[in-house]
Amino acid sequence: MTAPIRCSDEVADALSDGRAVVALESTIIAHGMPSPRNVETAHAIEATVRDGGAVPATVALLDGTIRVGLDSDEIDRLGGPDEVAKVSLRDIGWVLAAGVAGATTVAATMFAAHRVGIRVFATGGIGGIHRGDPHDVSADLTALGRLPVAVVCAGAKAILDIPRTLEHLETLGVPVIGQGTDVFPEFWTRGTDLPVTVRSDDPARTAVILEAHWSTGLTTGVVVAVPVPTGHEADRSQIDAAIDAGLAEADRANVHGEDVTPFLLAHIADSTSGTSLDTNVALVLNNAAVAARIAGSLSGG
Ligand code: PSU
Ligand code: MN
Repeated sequence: MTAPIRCSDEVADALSDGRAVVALESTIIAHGMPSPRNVETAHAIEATVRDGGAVPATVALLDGTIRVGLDSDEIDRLGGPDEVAKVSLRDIGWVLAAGVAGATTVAATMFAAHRVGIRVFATGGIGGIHRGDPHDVSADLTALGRLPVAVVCAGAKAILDIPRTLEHLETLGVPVIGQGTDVFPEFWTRGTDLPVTVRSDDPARTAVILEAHWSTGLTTGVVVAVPVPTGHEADRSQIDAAIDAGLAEADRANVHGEDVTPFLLAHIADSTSGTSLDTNVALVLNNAAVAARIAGSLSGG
C-alpha cells in the first residue's frame, strides 16, 4: 500500500529541483480566523511566499489523502461553510479513513512537511501549554520535539502559559531562534522579557544555524520566532482583558480539548472588534516572507 500523501506537481518539481518550498498549515484557515478573512489571508500568504522566491505548500487532508500543495478552489473549500475536522497528530489516521476534509495544525503540518522533505514552515503562532490547565499540552510541542522542521511563527499567544511552554520546549531540546529579537514574541505584541535561545538578525544566518543543528544528526524541530512588525502591534491591555474574559467564558461554557484554542481565538477577535485580527494577518504575512528567505538560503546552501 502506498502512503496516502501526495504533493502537487508544482511542489514535487520544486523539491526535486532543490528549490525553496515553504509549508503552510490549514487550521488557521478553517478554525483560526473568521470568514472571509481566513480565505483572503490564505491566498495572500501563498502570494507572499511566491514573492519571496519560494513555492507555497499548504497542507490539508482531502478525500483520504494528505495533500501538500493545494489549488485555489481547495483552499476556498477549507475556509468555506462545510464542516472541516481539526487534524492534529492523533487525528491523521481516522480523518484519512473517514475520507472527510481535515485542516492540519502545526503538529500535523510538520509531519506532512517532514514526510515530503520540506524543512521550513510558516504560520501565525504555535500551540503550547494552556493557562488554567497545565495538562492541556498541544501536540505541537510533541511534533517540535520529534520532527526536524523549522516553524517560523510570531511565538505563542498569551492565551497560553508562555513561560511553561518555553520550559517545555527546552526539555524537548527545541531551540528558539529570535529573528531580530532577544525576547520571545507573544503573537499580538513583540514580547516582554522571556529570553530566546539565540538571536539571529538575518534570515540567512538563521539558515546557517538550522543547517548546523540538523547536520549533527539532531532530529528536533526549531522555533523561529519573529515579532509582529512594529506598527501592527495590538494594544497590550486590550488583549490582556480580552484573554481574561475569554478564559472565564471558556470555563463557564465548559469548553475543553481541541475546542479551547479556536474558542479563545474567536472570542478575542470578537471582543477586540477585529483589530486583533488585523494584527494576526499582518504577522502571518510577515512570517511567510521571512520563511521564504530562510528557505531560499537553505536550498542555496
Ligand atoms: N495559535 C494561533 N492560531 C491558530 C492556532 C494556534 O494563534 O490558528 C492553531 C494552530 O493550528 C495550532 C493549533 O497548531 O491551533 C493548536 O491547537 P491545540 O492547542 O488544540 O493543539
Ligand atoms: Mn489541547
